[in-house]
Amino acid sequence: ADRYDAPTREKHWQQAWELKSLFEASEDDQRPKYYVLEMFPYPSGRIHMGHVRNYTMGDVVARYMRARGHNVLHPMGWDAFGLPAENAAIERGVHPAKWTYDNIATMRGQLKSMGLSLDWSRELATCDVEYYHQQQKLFLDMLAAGLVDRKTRKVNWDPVDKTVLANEQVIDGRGWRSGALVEQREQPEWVFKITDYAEDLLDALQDLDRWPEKVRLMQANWIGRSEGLIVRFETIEGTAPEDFATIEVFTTRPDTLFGAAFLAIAPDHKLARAIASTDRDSQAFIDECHHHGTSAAELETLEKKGFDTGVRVAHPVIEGAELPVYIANFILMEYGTGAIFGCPAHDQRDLEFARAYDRPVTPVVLPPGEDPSTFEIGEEAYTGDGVMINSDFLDGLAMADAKIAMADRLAARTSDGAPQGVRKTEFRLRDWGISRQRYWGCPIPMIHCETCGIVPVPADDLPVKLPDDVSFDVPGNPLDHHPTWKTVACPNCGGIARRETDTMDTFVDSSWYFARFCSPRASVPTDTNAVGYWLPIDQYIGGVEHAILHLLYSRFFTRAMHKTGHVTIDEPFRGLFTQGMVTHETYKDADGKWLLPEEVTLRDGKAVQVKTGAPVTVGAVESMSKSKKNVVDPDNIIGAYGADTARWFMLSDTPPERDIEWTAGGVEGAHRFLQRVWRLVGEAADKGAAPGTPAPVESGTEAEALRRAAHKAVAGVTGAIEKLRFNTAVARSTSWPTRSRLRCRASAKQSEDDLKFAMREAAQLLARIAAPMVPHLAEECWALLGNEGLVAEQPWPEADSALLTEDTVTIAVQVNGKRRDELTIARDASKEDIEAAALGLENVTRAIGGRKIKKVVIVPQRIVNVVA
Ligand code: ANZ
Ligand code: ZN
Repeated sequence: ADRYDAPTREKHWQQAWELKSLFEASEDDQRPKYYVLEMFPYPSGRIHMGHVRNYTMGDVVARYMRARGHNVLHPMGWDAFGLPAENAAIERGVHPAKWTYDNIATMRGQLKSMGLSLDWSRELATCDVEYYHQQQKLFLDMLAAGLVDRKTRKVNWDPVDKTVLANEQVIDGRGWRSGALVEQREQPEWVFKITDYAEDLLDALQDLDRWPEKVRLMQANWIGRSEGLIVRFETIEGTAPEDFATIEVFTTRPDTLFGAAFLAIAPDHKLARAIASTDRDSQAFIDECHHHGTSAAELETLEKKGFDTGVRVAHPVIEGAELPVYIANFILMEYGTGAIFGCPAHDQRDLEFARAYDRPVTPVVLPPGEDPSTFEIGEEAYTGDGVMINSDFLDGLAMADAKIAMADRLAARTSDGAPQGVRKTEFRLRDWGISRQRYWGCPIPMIHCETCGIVPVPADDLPVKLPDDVSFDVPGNPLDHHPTWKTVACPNCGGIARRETDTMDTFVDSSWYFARFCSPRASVPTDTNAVGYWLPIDQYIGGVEHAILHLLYSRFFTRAMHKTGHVTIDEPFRGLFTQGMVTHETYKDADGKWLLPEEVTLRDGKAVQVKTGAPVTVGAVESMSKSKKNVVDPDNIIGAYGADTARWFMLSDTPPERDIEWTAGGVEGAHRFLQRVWRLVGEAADKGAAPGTPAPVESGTEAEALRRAAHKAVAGVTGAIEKLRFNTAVARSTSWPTRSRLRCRASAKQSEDDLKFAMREAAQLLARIAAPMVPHLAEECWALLGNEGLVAEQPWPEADSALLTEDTVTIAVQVNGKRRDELTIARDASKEDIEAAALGLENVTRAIGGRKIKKVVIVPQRIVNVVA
């Protein structure tokens, strides 16, 4: 055949691997272990190009490390609980389980067609009872260890869908599905006490030196450590309700205290509640505040509004000065003390508030180069560094020193026996609320009894299984309106009790699946030996969109599992790599409707619709998304060109952390290149030496040059894969096919055998170094070359270091001072050898044209001039 029929041959090789169970891993103390994992997919229906990119990268690492002699674990599973399954149930009447498992079947087939070196025997889905049963055990262990809490928290409530919404599901104050105005509700929920580990999760980031700096920074910001001060303000007698002799605020800027213009408390602050209980206007204001979402980002952009409570406090360091206390919509109850002092000159929110409520704006930090007598604050607060002004004993101090001086002063002063200022470290990180009022999730194994309170389900009664017979006809949580599921005997008193109907956030499922992969069928969450052997993960690969939540939750969960005796490590991911996205041009027709790439073609350099020839507007290159239709189905690509083409394209040209643009031309190019490799290897198989022929190659020959190119490719690819520079690996492995043109220019000097040997060796090496990237084609080439066994079973080749150092030089050859050709020859070649080689060149003979050679001038390593 003159074409490599990838789609057919790929199936053949996939079967060959499967037949030998090549990728099934088991613990083996004789070999170093290597655990490589890509973030497991959500079974949404079909795999997309983002998956192809992610899993190809992981597969290169897995296959490479296996060849390097490691015992590799490379598993795959499904992040299978979640809302879309319930939406499918609501919209199409399919049961979430059926929808999910059907999708898994489709996607498993698609992943298999990619030829990934996965251990499918370890496959798991988080919606398998077998999996969530173990998760319920972990929950109970965490409960016993004091890591679970029940807290009342403010949530976004959709009154139509009767469900809690995440902040991202609130769009312009309305539910994303129902469009109903969202209400804020207080609701008890189960939380994991991730804040117990805030400090540790932050500090340990320093040791994660194989993580992208960017991700560590994002996590650090998310955890958000703030060193500050709690300042106690005394209320002026007669202005505040009883029990409110002081108000505590948290500040990171005690240096600005002389610029304080007001106090503001959160609408849910207990002082606000106390006031509202007797004052209808304040209650109305608080109600109004509850119509916003609960996110900090939303509060940031809000028009700043307040309600003057009439309460007044004494300024702690300005004798006789009083400050008003407002309830304000931009103060969060969940941070610090839920109360602040506002310094309008140096905080933008405070400034906007002060302008609206006519409070003074007194600058206390002077920016460098400003004149204290003329400096004024306009539309923008000054948040930078500077020297203190208008601040009594702080005047003239640098900001940082002023912070310390004020903190010391307040710490030393007492009111009613307590210091007026206490240093405090705050974290932005909140405890992790895991309750979801949904059906398709892991049931929280708790029972509500009227007599005994809330009691855990006894471990022996696990699993708490999801009922199959559920209805999605009524809004709300199907578990809640199931006729019998909820009713259960109290494990404590035996009375009639009610099951917890909340299920766990799906982020819980993905916080330990990597540990479960070590012993996926164990009757305990983790098998000690297995996790001891495999964990931590050596290389984790996934999208940067998970840089914060998933990775942080997993880091916490690993600590929790450590505390409860399920693992012995704290950090689950030793190496992390975040790959870029896959992008594509966008297309629209004349009516502004999005078009699929396959509906568009180029005619005379213009984009037109395939069917009608109507013009198409080509839009921006954006990450592939169904909504803009700029998607290419991996199945179509694999069906037409084979998986190796898709893999090769995904790895080539673009650095792996950057976005890669998918183009039809690029795919064609990748395909043509792979066909060419196959043809060249075929030729090498025909014309090259038989397997096992030893042949020391003479130096200075074309054969040697070919050997050098091949060994350089080995070294280059090795180094590139080690550093996860996949695009470089691709570039380096292509050098041989380019170089192999040399075979046609076999010089007189080299023996036929040398060339044969070099050709074969180069082809062999190419098959081996290309195997991690294009494993099927590599097998095909390996077989073409007459080798036994599979390339997937071969060790990684070593480059011959003698061939890596450059010991040839290229020198120009002139005839009568005119450049006619060049010569590649050993660096230490004798003058006689150089002369002979130069005179043997065809171009040189022609230029001499039968004239008599008067003299040959040779400057070794530089130039040859033939004087005729
Ligand atoms: C006075 C002040 C003056 C402040 C100034 C800032 C600038 P980070 O760095 O994020 O920790 N704050 C405290 N608790 C708050 C709450 N519950 N809701 C909204 N804002 C709150 O931010 C700390 C600063 O955020 C604190 O320092 C406080 O305002 C405000 F020129 O105190 B500052
Ligand atoms: Zn009871």
